[in-house]
Amino acid sequence: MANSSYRTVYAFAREMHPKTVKEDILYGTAGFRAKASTLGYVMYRMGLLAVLRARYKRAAIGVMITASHNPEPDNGVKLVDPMGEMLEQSWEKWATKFANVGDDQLEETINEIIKEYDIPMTDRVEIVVGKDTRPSSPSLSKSVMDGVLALSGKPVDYGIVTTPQLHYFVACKNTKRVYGEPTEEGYYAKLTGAFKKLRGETYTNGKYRNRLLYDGANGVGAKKIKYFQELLGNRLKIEMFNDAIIGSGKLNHLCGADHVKSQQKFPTGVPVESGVRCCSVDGDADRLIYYYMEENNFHLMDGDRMATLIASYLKEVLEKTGIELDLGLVQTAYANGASTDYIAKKLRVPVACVSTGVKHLHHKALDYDIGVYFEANGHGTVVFSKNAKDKLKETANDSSVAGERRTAAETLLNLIDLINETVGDAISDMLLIETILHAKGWDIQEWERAYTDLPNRLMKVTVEDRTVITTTDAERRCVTPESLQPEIDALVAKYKRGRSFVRASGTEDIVRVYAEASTREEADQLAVEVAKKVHELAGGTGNPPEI
Ligand code: NG1
Ligand code: ZN
Repeated sequence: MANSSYRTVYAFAREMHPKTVKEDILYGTAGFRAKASTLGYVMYRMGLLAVLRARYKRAAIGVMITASHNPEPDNGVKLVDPMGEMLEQSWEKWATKFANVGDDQLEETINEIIKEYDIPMTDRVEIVVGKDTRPSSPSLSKSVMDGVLALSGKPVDYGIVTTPQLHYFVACKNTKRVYGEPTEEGYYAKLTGAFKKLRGETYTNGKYRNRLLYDGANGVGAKKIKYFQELLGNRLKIEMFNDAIIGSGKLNHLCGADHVKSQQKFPTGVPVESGVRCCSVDGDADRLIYYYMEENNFHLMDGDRMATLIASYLKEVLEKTGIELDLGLVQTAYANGASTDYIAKKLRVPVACVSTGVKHLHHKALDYDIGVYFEANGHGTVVFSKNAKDKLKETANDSSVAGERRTAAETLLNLIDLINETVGDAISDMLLIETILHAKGWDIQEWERAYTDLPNRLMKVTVEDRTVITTTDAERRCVTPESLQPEIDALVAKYKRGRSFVRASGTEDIVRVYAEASTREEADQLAVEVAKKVHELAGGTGNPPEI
């Protein structure tokens, strides 16, 4: 079917979704993100690409419209692959190409991709479309659907949903519902069903109290938590804050997971109650952060803390099953050094470090039977191999196996149902953390006692061209400019427990500098010294960095 004519595609583009921006944009770790007003044509073209991808994979493909934790006037789009994973990396270049060609080159580009992958152009494929609560999302979603229709695909509109819900729907559709029912009700039933089985009828346990203050970031996470409040009742008393009406301009503003993590501050709108457990989700509810205040001190429980808590609990339950499975944890270089030490030395769980970006973490986690992964910023989940699931089911169903081992296997099977394996899911992660704290009888203070974070500092340096910075060893060492890494090594050597690395951001036009050391002052100082070196050796613009 190569070299067919897709004139309607061009006509539609020219009349309804003309390309209005000259500058090229790049499909990055989080898909495309920009000011919402510039994205109409990009959405239309992602609708086209989704149909091509779906025909190639002979499966439903997802399109999520969101700019996550960005401010309300921004928006974005990402494609979701058949098993609910992020778009395969080798297709990112096609997404970039589709977004940047002229309207009159669209037809040719479609023919090019059809030819390269030998895509059958007859299947009436489903494209699962979801959007966050941004005021720009409805019209952008319409543009996506126009693209889907232009190539005779079938758009399935899920309306306003969280990013992880959309990933879940795609996985359900493509596994013939083995993963669950591809409906919102199916999602709530799966998660709350597992939660109820795991927690039983005891609502509190030891130091654990079933009360949680929840910051919905004035986004979709606030809308969807209401179903959980209803379905869980007093089992978990979720007190929700930051649920402004759509279009208030308050989305992610001074609240939400990204604000709390990056500012290390309590969000606005949540009452400060000493020692009480609080959590924040981000604008599309795929990131989660826990925190509390005590004696006017702010305590943050980030992705590293969640990863260690989850891994330690899974290890404990796994040991009780008597089944041999390998459990591993995946982090990025941004993970606090104290967490890495704790995992490797205390928990004795193998830990891997990969490049920034969820797709790298997810991919590496699949190497284990049970792979836990989290970015420090609170995005993460757990993936289980088929081998793990089969062995657990076998043990749970084998009446000749001792009762305690069978119960432990059942617990793990319920935990699998509670977890959204497709992608980090703030609400599912929250239910998991609550379940573990409940099982252990811990309050948030007890959880924090596992290890003490090393003081750290993240800085941004603006340079002429950030691509001059290249790295290796999961971004932990800088390759170019050649003179930079020896300078970093020399600076790090001056500090007790010092560690620092630099890399070009994938989402902003800046170079990021990370530093940690044994004291706050030293971490700050090391960060500034390294940032100055970056400025000096990598073509810094503006003033040299200061504390
Ligand atoms: P960049 O801008 O490439 O550092 C940021 C976050 C990532 C990830 C992506 C995508 C940090 C240091 N980096 O990437 O963890 O979340 O955005 O959203 O937080
Ligand atoms: Zn997000």
